[in-house]
Amino acid sequence: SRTDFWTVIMEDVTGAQLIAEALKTQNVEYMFGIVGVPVIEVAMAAQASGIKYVGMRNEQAACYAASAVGYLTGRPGACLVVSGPGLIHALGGMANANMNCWPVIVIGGSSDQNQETTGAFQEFPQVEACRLYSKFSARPSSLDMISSVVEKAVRTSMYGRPGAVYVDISGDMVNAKVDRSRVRLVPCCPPPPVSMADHIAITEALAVLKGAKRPLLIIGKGAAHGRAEGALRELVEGCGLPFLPTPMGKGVLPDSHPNCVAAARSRALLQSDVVVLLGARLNWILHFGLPPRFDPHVKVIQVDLCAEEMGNNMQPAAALLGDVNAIVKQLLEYVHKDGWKYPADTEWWTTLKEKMAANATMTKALALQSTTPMNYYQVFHHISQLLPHDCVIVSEGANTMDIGRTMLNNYLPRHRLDAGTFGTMGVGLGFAIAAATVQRNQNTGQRVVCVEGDSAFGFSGMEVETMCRYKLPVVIIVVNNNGIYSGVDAETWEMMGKMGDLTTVAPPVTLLPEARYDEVMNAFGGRGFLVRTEEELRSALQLSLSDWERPSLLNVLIDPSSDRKQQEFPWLTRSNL
Ligand SMILES: Cc1ncc(C[n+]2csc(CCOP(=O)(O)OP(=O)(O)O)c2C)c(N)n1
Ligand SMILES: *[C@@H]1O[C@H](CO)[C@@H](O)[C@H](O)[C@H]1NC(C)=O
Ligand SMILES: [Mg+2]
Repeated sequence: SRTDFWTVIMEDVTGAQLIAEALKTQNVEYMFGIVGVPVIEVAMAAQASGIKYVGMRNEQAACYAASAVGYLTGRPGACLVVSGPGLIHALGGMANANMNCWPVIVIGGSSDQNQETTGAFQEFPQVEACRLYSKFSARPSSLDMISSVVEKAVRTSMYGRPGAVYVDISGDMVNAKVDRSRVRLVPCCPPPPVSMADHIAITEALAVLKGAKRPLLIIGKGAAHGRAEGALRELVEGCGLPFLPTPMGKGVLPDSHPNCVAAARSRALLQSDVVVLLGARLNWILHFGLPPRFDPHVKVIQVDLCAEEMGNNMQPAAALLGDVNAIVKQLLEYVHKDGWKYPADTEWWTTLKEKMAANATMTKALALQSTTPMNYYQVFHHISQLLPHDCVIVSEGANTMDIGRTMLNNYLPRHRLDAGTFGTMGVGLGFAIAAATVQRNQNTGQRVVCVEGDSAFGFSGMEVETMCRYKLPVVIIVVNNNGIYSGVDAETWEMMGKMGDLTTVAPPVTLLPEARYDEVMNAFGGRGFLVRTEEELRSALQLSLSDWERPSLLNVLIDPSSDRKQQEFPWLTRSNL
């Protein structure tokens, strides 16, 4: 009827609805956050728009989760926070996302505009505060700008080098209303445009590569984000090239691939004369591309989507600017033409294989020790035998993450999430919640396993409640050595207590011996296991992996002085110490 027609046309919408609808229009499917004044309405409007809302226990973890969604799905997750302290907590997640180059959009409520500068409740210069931790930080000037500011924010988070973006909405705008017909709606931004490298640069790069005596491909998480796995497999197998994944580049090609030389990492880096750097940066993780870890005369072919990255810490022999997947395909086009292949019977392959065999022997010896309490290698040996190949492995800690990375294989791209470029402890549970939420929505049938140091677990431990509340069947394995890097046993701890005030005598690395992290899981209805032996580890892990209804936590007590095996170069440890 005529009246119905007019009610539709004259429909009022609130700021909260406009934010939610704009996010949904931009294909933002997941929101993680904590509500309060003034954003409860935004969370409810998000749900009404069909966005999945996950209520978390700390904004830091919420922001970690939202950024992991960005990496896993290619579209940013949203993080919703209240003004002042809520937003401040999210900054850690924004910084981590920016360092990892993962897209995420943070939506922050802020105090009413007419109270600015008056000392309003939770008043804080939020747009300014976010600037240092994001690519884009803005507040829509009016309700009818929300749609275009959200579109710009989402687009900016994904285009070029991905990263964090921030959109501020003041409390008064959340509940203000506007006639829907007066609002201009901006449509969904398309996926990032794909650019290819200059042909001259491609020719130069191929000349360098074909002249290599000891070539090495380094596959970074940029290649994972760029979904270059198909093209890279063709390059590696077609040209017979050795490759080395960075920590989160693991799985772009399976760690079990015969051309993967991770077990000869130190030698591969040191002796290679031509490195093809694919979506990886020459930062601390790759020892800056410099001696003593690299040959001083190494030639680097740099493939990156960010022009400013070219030449960081060393000048590349060729700079291939653009989309890593498109550029690998460009390279393939040329090598297909002349059928170039790096020979399999070179000294380079012999020396790499020699090192790999030696490394495998050493690791195996450590893993097969059968002591109680267990050491790291025993624990990871059994875990690696039981984990399904398609599971998502989340990991953080120092020894736990470093040793776990070498012993737990990844077989699929974007299936490893860890402390990353920024080395952030506390990311694990948020990442696991994100992966499990996406997994459930996409119905992939894949497990999410979260391998945590006992210190690392503590940073976001209360997110166990979030996992239980949403029935996310995450398997958390706490590798518990009573401390940061190492700890002391219960007896020593007792003795220390008698020696004097623990604040003066307890080593700063120590945490409570045999802390019952498993009871944290029991407290919320999940399954906690206290594990001391190999048999207990195996049966608890098998039980946990068969339970799809609720999360589990294995509290694996290991020898508090179980340290890493000696390495030629203690890589990744200096930064941790
Ligand atoms: C946010 C943050 N705070 C502190 C650190 C310093 N740090 C590096 S590793 C680590 C924890 C290592 O202990 P744990 O997780 O128990 O692993 P372990 O080495 O004992 O296996 C800490 C606190 C950090 N990297 N990030
Ligand atoms: C031994 O192998 C692991 C991967 O399996 C690797 O991370 C480590 O760096 C290797 N050690 C050396 C000295 O190359
Ligand atoms: Mg520890």
